[in-house]
Amino acid sequence: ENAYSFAAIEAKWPAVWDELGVFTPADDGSRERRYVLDMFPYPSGDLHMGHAEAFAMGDVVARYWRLKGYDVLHPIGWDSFGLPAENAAIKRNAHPSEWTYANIETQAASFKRYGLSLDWSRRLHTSDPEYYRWTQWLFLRFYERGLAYRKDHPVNWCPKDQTVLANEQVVNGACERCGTPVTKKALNQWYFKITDYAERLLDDMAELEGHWPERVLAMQRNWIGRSEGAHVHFRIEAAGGAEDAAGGTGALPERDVTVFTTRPDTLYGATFFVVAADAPLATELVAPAQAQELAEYQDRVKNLSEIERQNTDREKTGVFLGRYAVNPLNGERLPVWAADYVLAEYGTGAIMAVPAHDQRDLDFARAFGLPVRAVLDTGEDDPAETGVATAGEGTLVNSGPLDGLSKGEGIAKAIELVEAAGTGRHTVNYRLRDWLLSRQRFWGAPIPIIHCAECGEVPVPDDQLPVRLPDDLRGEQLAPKGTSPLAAVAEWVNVACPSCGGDARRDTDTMDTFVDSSWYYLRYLSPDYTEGPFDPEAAKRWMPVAQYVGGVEHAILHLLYSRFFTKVIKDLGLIDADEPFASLMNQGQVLNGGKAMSKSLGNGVDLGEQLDRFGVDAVRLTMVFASPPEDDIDWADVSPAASAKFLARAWRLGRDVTSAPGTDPAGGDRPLRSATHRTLAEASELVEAHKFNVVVAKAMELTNATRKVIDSGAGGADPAVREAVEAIAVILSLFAPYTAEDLWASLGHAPSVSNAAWPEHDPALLVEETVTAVVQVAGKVRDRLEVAPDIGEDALRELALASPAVARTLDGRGVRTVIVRAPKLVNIVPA
Ligand code: ANZ
Ligand code: ZN
Repeated sequence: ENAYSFAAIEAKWPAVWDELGVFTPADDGSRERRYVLDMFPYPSGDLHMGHAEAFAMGDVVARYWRLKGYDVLHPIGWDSFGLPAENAAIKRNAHPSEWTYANIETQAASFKRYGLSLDWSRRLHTSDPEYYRWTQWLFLRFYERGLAYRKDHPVNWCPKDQTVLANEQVVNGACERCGTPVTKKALNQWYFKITDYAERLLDDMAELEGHWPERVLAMQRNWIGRSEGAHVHFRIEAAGGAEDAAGGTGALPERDVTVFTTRPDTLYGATFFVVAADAPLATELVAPAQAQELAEYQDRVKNLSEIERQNTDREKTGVFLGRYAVNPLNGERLPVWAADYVLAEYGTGAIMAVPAHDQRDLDFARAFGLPVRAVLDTGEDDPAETGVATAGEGTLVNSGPLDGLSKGEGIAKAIELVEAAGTGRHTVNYRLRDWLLSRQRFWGAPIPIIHCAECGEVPVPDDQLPVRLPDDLRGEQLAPKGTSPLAAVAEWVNVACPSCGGDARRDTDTMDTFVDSSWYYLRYLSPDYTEGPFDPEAAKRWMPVAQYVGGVEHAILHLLYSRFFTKVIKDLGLIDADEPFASLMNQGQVLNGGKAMSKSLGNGVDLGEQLDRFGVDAVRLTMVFASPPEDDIDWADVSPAASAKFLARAWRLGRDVTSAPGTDPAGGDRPLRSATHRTLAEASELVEAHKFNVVVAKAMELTNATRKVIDSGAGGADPAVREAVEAIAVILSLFAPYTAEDLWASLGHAPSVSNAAWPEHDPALLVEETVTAVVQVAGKVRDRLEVAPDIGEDALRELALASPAVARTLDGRGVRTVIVRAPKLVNIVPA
């Protein structure tokens, strides 16, 4: 057969790969291990162009390392719990598992067609009871360590969808999905105490430096948000029995309120005090005369999102609470305000306001006519006049014992003073919040806790795991009601207390799907293990993941949660690794016409249709060739048809090789050998630097050079041609596995090209050969030139006449004749 048919080769090879088990690691210690992991897919419909890109990139790495002699683990599975399955089930009067597992089968078939070098024997689905049994088991280990706990928490609540909303899902105070005004609702929710790990999550990022994209590290750092400063306690004076509007006396006792500040050096510049308007503290502090005004203000604040509240351009609003705070350093009385620019959930929810040196405080001071006092002389103009707070370095003034100190010295001294007086202490504050993990929905891992009136919270004993989801709920029974649909299933909910045997109820919440995906990389190591979530021995052998590949949309939560899980699991003594993912690659997006593909724009490109038209290899090659992995690809700018043409050209080379396998390439066409070895050397470096697109370009150049040699000279019998085509097959196998496999077979080799070692390049062949040409003037040697062995007479004559040494010797004399014997000798006879 001499025509390239992608359909024929796509039909031919998968069975061979399966039979040979080429993509299953030996795991016998004979070779160094490397774990390559793609972020596992969510089973919504079939695979799309984004999957095609990400998985093409991950496969380059897996295949390259396999060729380089590593024992490579490259597994696949599904993140198969979650809301879309539940919504689909409600709509179709079905169980979420039907939609989920049907989609998984569709995606699995597409993955197989896509020719990825995956080990299918480790396949997992997080919605399988064998998987979520261990999610529940891990939850219980967290629970035992006090790392899973419940607390009441006001959550954003959509009254129409009957669901909790994340801050990002609240737009202008309304539900992002249905536009209904969002309210707050106090719910008893489960949390993971990730804040206990804030410091380690931050410190261990040093290990990831240089191996993770810098922007991802920056986003994680920012999310954790470490701030060093002080807690300072302010005494709030008693509000003596003034009559309130209703005629009662509102005697309020004195009490302490702590603020968090990163700038204790500015304590003498504090001119007022602010508490978060929506914190219980505001309601507790307010004097009776101001209570009504505060309540009205709180109503307005409730409808703002956190993002709006942090917008510094907003007009400052607030309410005076009729109380005074006493500055512990100088005894000054500061009016206490409630305002929405102070967040209830950050620091202590209360601040000392230093308008001269904090812009938000200054804006507030100017809005309400509060005093501004500069205490750090930075040489800039007075903030009270300019309206611009000064934040630079300088010398402290108006600050009693701190006068004359620099900012840094002042911070240290102020902390010393408050610590000595017992009115404060040095502290580190984190922006990171605990992880709210409970969901009032059905399609997730049930929380394995039983509530007993006598015993309180009782963990489900390990030997009763998994707590299975009922499999007979369908359609409307799954619709959100404010509590989990599980709450309505009496025979599921009502159980005997494992501790006292009395009547008790199961917890009806399920876990956030981020819990499932925080440990799946460990389950792959021993997917059938029954003694625990994974075999600790297997984890010792394979962890950490050497290369993780996925989208930047997971830069914060998924990666942070996985890092947290790894650390807790290490503390449980089950693994040695501190970090799950040693190296991270974020692929770009696939756009169409410069825009993300979307239904509303109608610019979607169907992956299956592309594969039908151009073949798997052409699509994969196009993905890899279009740009470096981390850049976006505009599908409107690329040409899978051109990729297909190139693949056919490369494939045809194999038909033209006439030398036998194992022929010694020495003596073959020297420039072609040089090109082959240079390509191999460069391709290694380029793959390791993740410049996959350039590797494709190099393979194309080598293909062209090989074709030229075949079409001239010794043709396909030249042993340098075989050497070149074998190199092309190996390199192509990184991104065009079908074509490469077929090409490899046409060269007379047994499958699979994935078992071929990456050919060693010969450093001696990297340099092009040159010869030395001697240049004489009147019979005397005046210069030596390094030239190509096949240099022409005219070119050599020109080079010789251009030699500075020759010009010096001639010293202005003309030339009578030039005798050229290329490539070795030039003799110049002067006039
Ligand atoms: C006095 C001060 C003076 C401050 C000054 C800053 C500059 P980061 O760095 O982000 O941690 N703050 C504390 N808790 C707050 C809350 N719940 N809502 C809004 N603002 C809050 O910010 C720490 C600073 O933010 C703290 O230091 C506090 O203002 C303010 F010249 O205290 B500072
Ligand atoms: Zn009990």
